[in-house]
Amino acid sequence: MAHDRYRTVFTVNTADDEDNGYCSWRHCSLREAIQAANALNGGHHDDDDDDDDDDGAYSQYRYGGNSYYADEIIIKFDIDGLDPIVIAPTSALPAITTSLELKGDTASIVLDGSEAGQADGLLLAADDILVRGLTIRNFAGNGLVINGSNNRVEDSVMSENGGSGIVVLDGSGNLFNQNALFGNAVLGVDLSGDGPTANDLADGDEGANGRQNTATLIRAVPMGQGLVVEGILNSQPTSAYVIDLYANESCAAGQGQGATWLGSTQLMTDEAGNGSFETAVPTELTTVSLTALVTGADGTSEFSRCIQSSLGNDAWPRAQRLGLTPDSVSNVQTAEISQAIDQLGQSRWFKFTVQPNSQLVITLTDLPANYDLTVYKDIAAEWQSLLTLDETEDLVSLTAEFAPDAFSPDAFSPDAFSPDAFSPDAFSPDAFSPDAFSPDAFSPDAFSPDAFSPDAFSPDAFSPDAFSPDAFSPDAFSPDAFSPDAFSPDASPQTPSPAPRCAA
Ligand SMILES: [Ca+2]
Ligand SMILES: [Ca+2]
Ligand SMILES: [Ca+2]
Repeated sequence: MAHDRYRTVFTVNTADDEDNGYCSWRHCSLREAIQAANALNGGHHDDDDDDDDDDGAYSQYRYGGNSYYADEIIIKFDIDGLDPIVIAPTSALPAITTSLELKGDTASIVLDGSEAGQADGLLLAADDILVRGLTIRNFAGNGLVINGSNNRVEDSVMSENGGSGIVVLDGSGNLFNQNALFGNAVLGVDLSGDGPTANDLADGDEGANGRQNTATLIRAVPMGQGLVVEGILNSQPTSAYVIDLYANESCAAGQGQGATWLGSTQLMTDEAGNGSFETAVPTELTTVSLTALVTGADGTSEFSRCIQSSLGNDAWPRAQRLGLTPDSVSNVQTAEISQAIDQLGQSRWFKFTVQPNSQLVITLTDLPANYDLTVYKDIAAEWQSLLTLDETEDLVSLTAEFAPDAFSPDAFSPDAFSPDAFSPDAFSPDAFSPDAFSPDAFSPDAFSPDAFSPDAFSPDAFSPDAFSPDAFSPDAFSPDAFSPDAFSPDASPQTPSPAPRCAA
């Protein structure tokens, strides 16, 4: 049966939590409005027009003695005198079991769970529900729980709840846009309600919101009136994703939450499911902890690991220059800088000028663990010497940052294995004497799990800068570089280790 679209609006007009079975202009609590909406759309059923067909959402409302139909249901708020309006349920609110719009954006509506006992804030147990402009806080459980698909939560706040801000138990296509999620005891967003969900390669896994992979933020560098943020995503191949960036005052270990939405950008993944982004977002904060949410066809992800905004001095070409301030009395020049190391394997680079015959004192403070400190007197010269490899001791300088390149496809080009390079002399019995391959040279320590830990091969260690075309020019791998001298028994096995560095 064709019919016009019928819209029903339930207006919550009291902040109390009473339920007398009616949602009327005299009294309608949020609890009553939800009950009324649920009763209105009791599901798809015969609308009694005697053609025995199913008219979809065209349904009957019996809550509170009234009887009418609706295709579109809206719950809104009109409560006098208070701002914000605080609604404090005294028990769990009923689950929302019908498609509707719950719109608090005409006033500051706060659902406060302080008196609700062991309850979640809102439970969306249907599809196509829109929640906009609500603050849900102080519930012992989660702020908002979703068991359905294609629901949207926008411009809302979930904070200080005993569980997570938003939990998706089941369903997909649930979208979270520009919410403020902070101070929740577990996670900002939890897909599957099982704590942090690990990324899987190409994101073929299924479940709540398709267990959408999170992004990996690489760096956030202050620039102008904001930050330039770089990151990468591995998710489903040749698919479009939106990355939303959020700022937090601080970030606990592990996954972050998202207190302030900063902006968004888009990317398209390649055939392998890889994509990257670099985008400028405005913020007045100079030191900020950033997180990201990823939204694709399966819905929105959990939050990414957070990173601190920083000077971007995570590779030596981007070393931060330190200006030394002289002390006229002590003849000592000082510089002080405070920077976070918040990712495994991360390094921070600084450069400064020292006078000949002076003494250099470097003090590291507030370190939660041990860090390596390396001082180069001239990093450019060090770099050049690595490129030419004309002295055997240069090989000793190889570290995790450089060693993998020695085994790049270029390094093993046909030229590298010309007859000259493998002259009979190079493979003489002396070169492969038992001493050269003694148990000491290949001891378990040299190849311990620590030496090849994921930290040693973090994205930072293999940033584009670290492996610029210059570094692997034909010169770098000339036959000279692989002469018999370079691979003499004297050259000892290398033990790579990531090292924060300091360049003088
Ligand atoms: Ca999870
Ligand atoms: Ca996944
Ligand atoms: Ca997936």
